[in-house]
Amino acid sequence: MIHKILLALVLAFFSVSLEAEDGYKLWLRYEKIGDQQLREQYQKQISGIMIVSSSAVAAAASSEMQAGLESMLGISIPQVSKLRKNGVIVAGTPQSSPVIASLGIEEKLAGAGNEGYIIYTTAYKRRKITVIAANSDAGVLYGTFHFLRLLQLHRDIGSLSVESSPKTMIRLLNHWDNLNRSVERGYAGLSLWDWKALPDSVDTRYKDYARANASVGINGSVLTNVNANALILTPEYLVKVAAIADVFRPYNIKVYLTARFSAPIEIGKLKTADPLDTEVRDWWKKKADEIYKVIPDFGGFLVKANSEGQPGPQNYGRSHADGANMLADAVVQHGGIVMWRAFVYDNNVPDDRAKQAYNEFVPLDGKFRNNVLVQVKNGPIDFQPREPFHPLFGAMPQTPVMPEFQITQEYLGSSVHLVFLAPLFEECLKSDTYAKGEGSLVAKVVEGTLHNYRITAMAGVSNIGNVRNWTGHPFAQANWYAFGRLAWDPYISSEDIADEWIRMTFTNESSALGTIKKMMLDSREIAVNYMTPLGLHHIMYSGHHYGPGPWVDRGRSDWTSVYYHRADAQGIGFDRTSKGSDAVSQYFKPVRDMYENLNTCPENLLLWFHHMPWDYRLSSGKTLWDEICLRYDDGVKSVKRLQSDWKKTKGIVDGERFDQVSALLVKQERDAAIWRDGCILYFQTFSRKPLPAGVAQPEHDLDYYRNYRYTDIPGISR
Ligand code: GCW
Repeated sequence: MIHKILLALVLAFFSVSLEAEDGYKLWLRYEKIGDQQLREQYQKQISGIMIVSSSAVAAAASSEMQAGLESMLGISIPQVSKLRKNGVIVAGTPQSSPVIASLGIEEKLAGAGNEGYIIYTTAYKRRKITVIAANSDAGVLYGTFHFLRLLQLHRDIGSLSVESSPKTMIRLLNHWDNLNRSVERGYAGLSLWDWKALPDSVDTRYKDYARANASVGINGSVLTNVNANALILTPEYLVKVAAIADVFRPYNIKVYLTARFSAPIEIGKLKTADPLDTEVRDWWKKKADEIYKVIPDFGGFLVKANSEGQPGPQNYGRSHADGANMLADAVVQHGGIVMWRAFVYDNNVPDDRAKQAYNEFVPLDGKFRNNVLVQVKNGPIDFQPREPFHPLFGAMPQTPVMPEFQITQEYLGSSVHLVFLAPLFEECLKSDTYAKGEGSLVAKVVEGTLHNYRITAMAGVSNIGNVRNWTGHPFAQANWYAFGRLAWDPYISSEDIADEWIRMTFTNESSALGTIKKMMLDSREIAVNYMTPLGLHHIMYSGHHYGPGPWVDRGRSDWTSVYYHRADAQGIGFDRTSKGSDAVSQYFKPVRDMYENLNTCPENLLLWFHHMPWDYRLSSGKTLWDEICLRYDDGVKSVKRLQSDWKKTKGIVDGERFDQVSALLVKQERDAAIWRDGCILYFQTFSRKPLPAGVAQPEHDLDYYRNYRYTDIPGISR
């Protein structure tokens, strides 16, 4: 009874949040503050907004501020031109705002750099005001979103003192979007970019996309797939790209495109794409000039070359540096950059694919132009549920290295599984490379402080499509959010990110908040357990990458699963120690020793680096075989726990999203069980050992799992 009364009270209190919501508004719901006392307090503290709309960016900040405040406070908040009352929010730069110019904060602002801001409470001519000051309108925009966030989080705004500036310069989404609107590894509908309708008709969503990105500090978007189509560089398409750039500009977002290396042949009618050929070099220069004519603030190119069949400089006996430098020369006079991907592997199967990027790129360090960055996936294979950090981090002191994270869940349950990726991103960023001794974190490489990089950047492969809620799974929105927050500051903790996101996206109610936060923070490890425990990797089904496929053994060997798990009668795992492929030697000491040595190799990467006997004893005292089975089983059981936890939020989370997540968790449990049972039965054909106590015998035989076809998973057609 008491329980019911309490629930009724909680429901009354949070009544506003219970309207059905389709997720379109993301974390920018600006929900009316349900706690009346707090709302009234904010109403007293905020009486008006003073933002001079001297540019499109400032105007965007001003309208966001007004709409956000009015929605949260439930009253109208006027734009004012004089400080007659307490409680005015004054936002601007010393150039745009005479009030800010008169505050004497030049020194403080110096630390804010180009895009940072300060927010503080002060008295101005006996009026209490809140100042949001920056050196640029972009900084004002970011400060505006920060201030709105404080209210969304129900924080005290009575005496603020905030300073924030981005730790990386370029914070980008990479869309793997094709011109026919299909999205490679996309699970949220079609591409947002409606090329047929553009440029005459510009979807209003583009603005909301830009707002969402700006709210977390993302300042660039690569619109097209790295498996590139040269047509995007033709005049017909460039005007369409320009129309998108026009929408993004007020939100401080630049557009970038992928450059197909063979474009000079395909659309330029040249005989070659050799990067040292004068005609080819001229062609790219002219192409760049043409692009900058229609998009004056075009960001530059992202290139996938000589990888998975894509053309590249090696087709002409040239190096990756030759290719990158040619494009860099074409865009440099316009201020453009080139992001050259290190995800390469050639047509010959290497002794260990994990070593290839390092082997190809380390010798090129120092050979790239100043406006080139090398874009490196977080781990050496390919966005697996768990990988060690990529050995290229720290290994290219003279070339800016930028990480590429995958926000779209290619190997992590597409948009069906609830997997919060901030812990995965954080694990990589906080890894110590030891490139310059202890404390040489990947994050320090990324922010450029370790090697004094001239440019710094971070990219995330987008999970966004045209479904109403943008990402398919309501919780997948959190991965977009987390990426942006970490690109701004790679040191923020996953827990803080989850806390913010839940409060803005679902609720500030503390018990639901705690429940959802725990679900999110546990979710990645849960997925690792039911997919690839103890350092297993690349054992998914070929093609769709959604379900298990440890039995995959056909085709190019380093695309098979057996290449990676190497299970045999003795044991399982890829020996990358000095006795095996010696991939460990690509890491700095003492990291390499840590991985090499069984006593120090983290157990969660054990089978990444070692081939171990089935009866090897782990720290739990269990044998490797038993531990593998128990982890798989624990993964599935944990999904059940996610389901029962989620039930506790009923009535606090709105019905529409509650039901959607509930239904997805049911599918996740089914598919986690398929992973567990398929993998256990398959590996059992090698170990020939019984399942440990507590792990139930799979419902079906191995053939059933080998032949299982999904009919209800987005982005999977077979
Ligand atoms: O992860 C693999 C994907 C490909 C992708 C490639 C890459 C865009 O399976 O779909 O291609 O990596 O990152 O280039």
